[in-house]
Amino acid sequence: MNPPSLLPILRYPDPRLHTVARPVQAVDERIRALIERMFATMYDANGIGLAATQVDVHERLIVIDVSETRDEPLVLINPEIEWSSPEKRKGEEGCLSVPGIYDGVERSIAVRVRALDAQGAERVIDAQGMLAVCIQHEMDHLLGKVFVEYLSPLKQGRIKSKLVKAQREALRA
Ligand code: K2U
Ligand code: ZN
Repeated sequence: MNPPSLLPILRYPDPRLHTVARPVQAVDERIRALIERMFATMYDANGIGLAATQVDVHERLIVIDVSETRDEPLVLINPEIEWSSPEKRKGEEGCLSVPGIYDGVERSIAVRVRALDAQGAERVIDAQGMLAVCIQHEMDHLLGKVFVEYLSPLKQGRIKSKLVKAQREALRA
């Protein structure tokens, strides 16, 4: 059996990253095949999360694996945050769509999420720590939001021009 083929990851400031994803209509074989390709893409990129928006699929689907051993896959279909803690903490974030950029973002330290799994079964997840941060980061992607938008306009401008320049050079190479 061939490994699932990788999907290209959209790079900031690609406007498609600002698309608002729509709910998954049916948890079927199409979705399960997409989930496999998203996991392959995330692991290949050394990510701990990936939202469908980042691979230019605008449906509410997230894959996550925050384990050190890279063997605890978590699928969130049509996720809804039921509760997020008022306590927040600023943490260093990166993004597979914003390569080489890391900066502080404030997030709730705990969230309760209701979502469907890859079999279409409803699950409720109480997350803390890095998992809570990752879920909030990925759910932003489904709303067309990239973590750099929490930074100052000055920083956003510098990041945009840095990445546009890097992409121009990559095309020339
Ligand atoms: O691009 C993505 O959505 C994957 C993100 C997920 C993430 C970002 C910040 C904090 C938690 C999760 C990352 O690029 S995965 C790479 C990474 C790994 C560990 C810590 C920070 C970033
Ligand atoms: Zn991201």
